[in-house]
Amino acid sequence: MSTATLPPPLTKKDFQTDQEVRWCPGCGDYAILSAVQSVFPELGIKRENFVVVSGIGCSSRFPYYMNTFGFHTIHGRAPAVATGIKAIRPELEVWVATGDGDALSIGGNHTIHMLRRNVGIKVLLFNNKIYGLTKGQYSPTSEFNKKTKSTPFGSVDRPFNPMSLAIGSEATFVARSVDVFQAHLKETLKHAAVHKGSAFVEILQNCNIFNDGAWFCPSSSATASRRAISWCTTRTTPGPPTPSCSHTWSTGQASPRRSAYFAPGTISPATKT
Ligand SMILES: Cc1ncc(C[n+]2csc(CCOP(=O)(O)OP(=O)(O)O)c2C)c(N)n1
Ligand code: SF4
Ligand SMILES: [Mg+2]
Repeated sequence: MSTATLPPPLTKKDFQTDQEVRWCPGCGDYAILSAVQSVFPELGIKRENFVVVSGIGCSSRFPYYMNTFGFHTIHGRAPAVATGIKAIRPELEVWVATGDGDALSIGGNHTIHMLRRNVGIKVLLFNNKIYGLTKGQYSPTSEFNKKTKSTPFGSVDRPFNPMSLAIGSEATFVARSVDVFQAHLKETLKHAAVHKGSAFVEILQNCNIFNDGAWFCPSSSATASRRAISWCTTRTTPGPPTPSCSHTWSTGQASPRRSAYFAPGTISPATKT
């Protein structure tokens, strides 16, 4: 007779490390870390099958704080490393943690190709609309006329929408959530996890040191609605949502050709077509 017993179920604690967290007090990255550490044990995947890959940035310190395999790579190149891991070991759950600078500036080209190749990587884009680690330079998602150390007279570039880039790259699952919307964020992560293909999740994240309030309206209690996530993407200054805004992004949209659309609360696992 077999005496084998099942191992105890994984918990959030199993995914925490003893590393000193180096993020600033109040940074939105803590909330994202907490959500991921809560969701991973619920996925029914062995801890040793997770790999967290990052580039460079505050957000890219993520692998240090996840008790999984991990790789803190070089700036903008997490997609290349992650694609290599997933291609050679498809049974592994490969998650990329990246920032708006890491994924959309230096790593923009790699992000596009990672998404179109659709090998099954899950991407978490921490979008704080700033370069945090290097102490506050404007990024591709910073608003027009952004005054930073690198643009003292205001930036002349207009931001682009990471969702548009992902959809244009034929990503098969795209979604957006907010660091402080914990329930919504966890739900979104679960659906990204079960998606058969690569998943791109933009997370609106507050950098309270160099870009505090950049996402003021979606995260403020007065306007905390899912539609607020879409309203705020078109704004150039913090403030309550404007009823006249006709912007129609929702929290989850995908390529019409390879649809993985979901609306929070109505999600069913998406299929690759
Ligand atoms: C090749 C190279 N170029 C530039 C840098 C400097 N650098 C480090 S992190 C970073 C930007 C980080 O911004 P983001 O990806 O938005 O991450 P955050 O710190 O905001 O989480 C830059 C430009 C670098 N480390 N390597
Ligand atoms: S600089 Fe900004 S993004 Fe980086 S740890 Fe501090 S608050 Fe977070
Ligand atoms: Mg950033």
